[in-house]
Amino acid sequence: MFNEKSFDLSGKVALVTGASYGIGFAIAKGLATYGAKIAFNDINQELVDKGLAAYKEEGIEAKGYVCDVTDEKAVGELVASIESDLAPIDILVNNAGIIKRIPMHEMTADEFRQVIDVDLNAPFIVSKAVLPSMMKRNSGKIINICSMMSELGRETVSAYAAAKGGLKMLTRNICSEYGAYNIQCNGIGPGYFETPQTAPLRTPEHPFNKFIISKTPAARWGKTDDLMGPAVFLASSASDFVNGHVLYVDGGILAYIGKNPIEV
Ligand code: NAP
Ligand code: GCO
Repeated sequence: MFNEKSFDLSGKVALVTGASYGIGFAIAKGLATYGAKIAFNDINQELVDKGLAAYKEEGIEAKGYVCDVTDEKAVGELVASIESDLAPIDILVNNAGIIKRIPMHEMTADEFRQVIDVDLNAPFIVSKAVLPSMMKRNSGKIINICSMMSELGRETVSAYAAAKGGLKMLTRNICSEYGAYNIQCNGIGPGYFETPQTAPLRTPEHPFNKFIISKTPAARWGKTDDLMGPAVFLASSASDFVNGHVLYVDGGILAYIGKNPIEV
């Protein structure tokens, strides 16, 4: 029954992977604003400490853990630690990700594998780790952070696009296989956002900066706060009948052919 509590996340435990900063941090902040208890991991203690300080500054008592999301044993231990420190995980946001911008004909198989490992294998590993408890409780939310590259390709990002395209289909398959357990699995597909990952593309002299502005009806790069509302929606009971969907938060890029070059 929809009411003012439908977006309330009080009493829910959320794990956001790779969330010391960037998009993951913003999403965790948004979930905390609506009452969720936050657990996050990152690749090393220095990053986790940086994240804990940042959450504290926002008045959020988060729990931070060092865990490489590609390591299945470590992920099992992470989930067990969160369950013992807080409670079973209600909301999983598969956010941790990397990108390697290398022309495909110059990319090594190992470089390709590294991107697939973090951006696609890891969401499988972490989702698999939280599913049994969600199935037992007949409730759960899994949110996979997809990308424009779940729909579009571009030069130098073959591995990333393959991973994010696969992540869109993994999202749909988790929906298909676990919807009967009242588990909703959706994606958020950010457009181009101001984070460390895109910093190399946003230098004043980089032509990509102007390109993205011309391709985005909103004529700006995304700010991570733009993702908080969509994340709260997909983490809350307000979206209990939304499943297998990728919600693009892109300022309209996917709908727009791009500004007429003569006018740019
Ligand atoms: P980011 O600034 O690079 O942050 C990614 C986070 O994930 C970092 O804290 C990173 O730690 C962590 N991480 C990487 N590999 C990990 C691993 N194996 N185990 C645990 N943590 C790991 O990226 P972002 O821009 O915030 O992006 C977050 C997510 O949104 C990614 O999945 C990205 O693909 C996606 N996305 C980003 C944009 C954008 O425009 N920025 C748009 C669409 C989608 P380190 O610092 O050690 O690498
Ligand atoms: C790139 C960018 C993109 C963004 C994002 C777009 O090199 O094209 O890094 O991949 O990170 O994924 O949605």
